[in-house]
Amino acid sequence: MSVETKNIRNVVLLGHSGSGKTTLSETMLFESGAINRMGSVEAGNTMSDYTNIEQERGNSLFSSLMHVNWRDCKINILDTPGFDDFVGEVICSLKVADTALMVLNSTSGVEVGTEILWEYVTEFGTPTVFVINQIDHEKSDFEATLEQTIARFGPKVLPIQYPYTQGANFNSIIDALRMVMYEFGPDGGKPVKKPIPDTEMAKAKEMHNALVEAAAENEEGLMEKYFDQGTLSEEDLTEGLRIALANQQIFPVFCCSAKQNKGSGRIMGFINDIAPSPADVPPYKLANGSTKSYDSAAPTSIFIYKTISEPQVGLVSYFKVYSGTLHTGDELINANNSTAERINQIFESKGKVRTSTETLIAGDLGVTLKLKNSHTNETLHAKGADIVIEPIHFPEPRIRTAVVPPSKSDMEKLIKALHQIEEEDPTLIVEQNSTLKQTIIHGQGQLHLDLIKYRIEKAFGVHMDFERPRIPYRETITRVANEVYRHKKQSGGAGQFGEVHMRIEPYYEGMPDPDGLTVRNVEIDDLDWGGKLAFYWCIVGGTIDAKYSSAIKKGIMQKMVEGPLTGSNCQDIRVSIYDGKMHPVDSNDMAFMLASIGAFKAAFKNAGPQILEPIYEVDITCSDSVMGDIMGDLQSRRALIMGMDSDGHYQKIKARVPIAEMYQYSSTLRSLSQGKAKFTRKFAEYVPVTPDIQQRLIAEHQEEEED
Ligand SMILES: Nc1nc2c(ncn2[C@@H]2O[C@H](COP(=O)(O)OP(=O)(O)O)[C@@H](O)[C@H]2O)c(=O)[nH]1
Ligand SMILES: [Mg+2]
Repeated sequence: MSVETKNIRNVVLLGHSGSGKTTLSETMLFESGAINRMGSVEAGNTMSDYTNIEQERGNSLFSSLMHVNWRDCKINILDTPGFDDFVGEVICSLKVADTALMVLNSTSGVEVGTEILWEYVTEFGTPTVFVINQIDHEKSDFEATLEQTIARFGPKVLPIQYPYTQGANFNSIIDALRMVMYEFGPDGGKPVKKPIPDTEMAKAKEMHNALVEAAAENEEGLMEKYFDQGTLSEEDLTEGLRIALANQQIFPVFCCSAKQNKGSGRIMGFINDIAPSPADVPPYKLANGSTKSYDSAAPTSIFIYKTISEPQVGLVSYFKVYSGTLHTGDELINANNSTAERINQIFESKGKVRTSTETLIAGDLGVTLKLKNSHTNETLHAKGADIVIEPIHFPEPRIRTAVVPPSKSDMEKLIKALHQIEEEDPTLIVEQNSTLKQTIIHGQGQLHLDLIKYRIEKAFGVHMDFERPRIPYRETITRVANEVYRHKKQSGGAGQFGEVHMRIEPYYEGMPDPDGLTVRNVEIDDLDWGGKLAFYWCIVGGTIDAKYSSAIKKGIMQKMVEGPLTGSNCQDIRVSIYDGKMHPVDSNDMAFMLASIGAFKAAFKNAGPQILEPIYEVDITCSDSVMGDIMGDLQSRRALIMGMDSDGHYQKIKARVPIAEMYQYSSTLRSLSQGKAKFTRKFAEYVPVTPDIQQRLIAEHQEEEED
């Protein structure tokens, strides 16, 4: 079915794991008639959690796209996984959603997942509706959950509804916007409208007035009417709330039992009446910084927000139409790599089930198959529509591990499989590190990496073991040292001869010329791994021919790559070549390179060599109850606590931690906190290790060399 842009609603379901997002999406599909039997997470037969691994685990791991028709609207529903490990799936969905439903569990209130997701909602500026779910649960506490939500997210959080009764007797909801009570039968579904009981009238009226005021506040015209008439007509109220929601001036709160299908219809009604369509939201951003509005009359452009590969099908691309109307058979150009792509088929999606359609209009979400050379985060557009949608910015990885196949001969197969998953999953980074001599994968958490291992084994038939990743230490020096080194070899015919006089010093920006030397030439190189090598040629009187300077520098570079202490990369060193000797017959490039290596190694040892280790800035959000354990654990990881902040119910810890102490931190944190803590990390800087650690690292390296 083709609908107009103003009738499209793109809604993402967000919330802590287990709050009931997948169940709510199933209820919405059932209630709207999109499916005629309601599945459950327990039975593993929901429309959203359709992959084998999700059914096995009883949890969403991927985002999924579904849609329903509700009155005049097509509502696209994006269900997301609650685990922070799969935040990439959440961000993709947020990119294309125009409204978020933040699902809360009324038995546990605002949770860590809610906190983290709120940050993303704020960053994306997504209009947000809270849904307090599980009101039928015996431990349901709507009031406490609402109170926490207001305390945490501010006075713009405004209840539209509250349950008349909760727990086992839950069967009615008082709606302060419509000023009516909905009463459900035992099977939920369509409720009967009843008058609000007298005992609840004062409370309902007070809530209603707060909504009217919020609606009036954001529009001058409505404000005047409100002052004149003391109230607003239903139409004006709807209009005012629409504007307020779209501009994040209100965060309405609903309540429901997704499991018993009580309340989802009213939520869809609100989405239909008040949630913004793509035509109502602020213009979207383009890669070049300018903005544009959804316009179905403009030339066609689509943006791929997610790619997966399915057995027997190949690449499946999920996209949003940003302008124009997409028709089957359209020829589009990939703006990122100029590949021409033909859209052979267009589908609408209900989880696993895809139904083909002829057209999709600006603002709508859909699926296409078998694109030749187009990936997540790329724009395809019609000839002449030269626009590129601003790409999604994915979060930095939080954990790393080395991977190896049980048998070395499978390495190539493993790398190929990893790269294929990397293409689908922008939060996975695969790194073949030649200095560390390991293949390292970076991801969002242990669960994320475990899922990748599972997929590689199931889909590619390659096994993969995790191994402790080596640490990318660096080596540098702390003081000046001079060295004279002669490389001389006499064997039968031609010999080898080169003598190099070298000074090495710690390099820093703007340092004065080397004391007492005459500088003839300066080369300062940025090293691939960070830091610099400054190479000063200070030869007077031609004691070494300038033609040997590149061989000498090559020797130094070889030791910069593989440092003298532990074989780690070196950084920030100035090397000055100030004297030497040549032999008329036996001198050549090789001889000078070897002399240079010898001089550098010897000088390095006398120059106060220092190993540096990478330090990360770690931000932890956790609940009060687990704070002590987390702090204690951090102390055992050589962490420096930089700050602590209390944020309502949650504590935020800022620390600097050596990456060497972060191995498997994601699992440790999960078990320390029973899931009530999350963390992010970012590279901060390299700092010197203590002498005892330095000694240990050198000894370990020597042992390895001897092996
Ligand atoms: N009692 C009750 N349980 C619910 C409700 N909604 C979901 N659940 C249960 O809560 C668990 C997690 O639900 P799920 O939809 O997978 O949550 P998600 O992780 O947010 O997708 C499942 O066992 C559901 O059956 C509800 O409204 N009431
Ligand atoms: Mg789920």
